[in-house]
Amino acid sequence: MLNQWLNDNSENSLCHGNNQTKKWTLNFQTAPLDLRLLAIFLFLCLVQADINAARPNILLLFSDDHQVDLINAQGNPYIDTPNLDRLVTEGLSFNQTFAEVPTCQPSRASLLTGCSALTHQTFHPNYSQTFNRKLARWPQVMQDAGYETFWTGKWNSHGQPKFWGITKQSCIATGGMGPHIKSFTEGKNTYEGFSSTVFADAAIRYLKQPHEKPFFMTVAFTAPHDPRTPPKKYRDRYKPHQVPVPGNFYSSYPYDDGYRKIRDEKLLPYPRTVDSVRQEIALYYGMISQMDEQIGRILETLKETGLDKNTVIIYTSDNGLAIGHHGLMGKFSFYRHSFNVPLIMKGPGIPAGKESNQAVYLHDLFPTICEMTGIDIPDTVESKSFLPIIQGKNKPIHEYIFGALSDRKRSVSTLEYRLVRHYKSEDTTDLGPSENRYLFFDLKKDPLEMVDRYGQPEYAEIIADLKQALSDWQKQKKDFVNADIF
Ligand SMILES: [Ca+2]
Repeated sequence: MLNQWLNDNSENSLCHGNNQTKKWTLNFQTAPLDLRLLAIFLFLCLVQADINAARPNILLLFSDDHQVDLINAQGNPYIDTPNLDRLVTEGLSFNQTFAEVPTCQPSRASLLTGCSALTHQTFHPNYSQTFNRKLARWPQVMQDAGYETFWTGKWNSHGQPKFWGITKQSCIATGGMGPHIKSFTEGKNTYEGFSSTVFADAAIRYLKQPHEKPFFMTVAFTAPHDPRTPPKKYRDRYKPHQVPVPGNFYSSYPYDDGYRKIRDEKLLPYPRTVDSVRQEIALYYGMISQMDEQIGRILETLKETGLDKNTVIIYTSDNGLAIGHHGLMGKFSFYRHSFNVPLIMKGPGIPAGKESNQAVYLHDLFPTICEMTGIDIPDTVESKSFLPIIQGKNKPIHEYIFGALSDRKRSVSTLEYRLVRHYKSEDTTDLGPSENRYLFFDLKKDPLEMVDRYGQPEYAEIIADLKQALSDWQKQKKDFVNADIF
């Protein structure tokens, strides 16, 4: 019956010189409605299958508190990171990637919404009450476009994974931090062990499943966040006297910035000492190397399954960290060690062995991956796609990089200069006192940010420009702290 409405176009065969292959077309004008609808349905299925086949999988390897520059191939000879090194060698590294709000939960909200913290309104400590639920959510956007969405590891975001559009999950660790020995019971199975290993196992189980759709999967490690308790092999790997003391080590932080009593800062007593800082750094390196080994297992599985040919791999972190840098032990600051994060991308269409010094935000990843996969960027997304950089255009994406930390700090940076504004907080009982002041750093002359040059006459014009840019940004975002310049 079907042939009744199909035309034999064998004279137009695609196989020229071999008329054995016939090309069939449907006569739409004469075919019954049912058949026409079936044809449309089949056509749409084919189009979707074609889109899915063309779209790359996305594997987001997302660590917790990995300080920038702590990857061997990126210039730190003291740490062993062979698998991250391979990503560096085979991928594109972004050396100027900023977490607008350098602390765990708010930074994750920025990544998953593509918005400034002043828009998603997630700030430490009352984030769940204030989160703006109207914003587009990255996994949901991917799911709506035909991706299967998977998450394992740290879950430190408003609500449950399902709210964000995550359809498959395994070994979800809720909360900000906790012991690294984990145990998850799912059905008849119990998965136990060191955090990074358990999450890598979950990722590997997922990768080995059949995939009918392209996937967007996140492996959210809880490493190298404290408690710094790597397994013995990695605890013994680095000796404290062999790891370097930060070039900007201070025994205490010289300013009241409103974060002196936050939990991170209590991990070591004041004054910080070289010995105690070295012990912490040795353990921190151990945490990173153990995680690197697990990343290697995931990458190996990707290769074994052949999925590596059509998967974009991203390695990054939610924020950086200080361990004795500037006398600090946490990440609530806008110095490079805390404000910047590692970012490496590898996969189809991404140049190998290259690095970019253009400034990008961590939360630019959302629109970048949308554009890379042909998905419309939702209207609520504020960040910008840096796909042009991936495609080799060496032009700035952002004129200024801004930063915000609750009601206590704001910052504006270029690649040459940084201006930080401290606010006197009304509530200083829990996190320590704070005061109104500006700090200014010349990042070219002083990459370790050890000399506050605020008020030096030769920088007056630059400082005025940065103050104005910061104030304009705050007003545009309807910042809840005073945006007027002083
Ligand atoms: Ca973190």
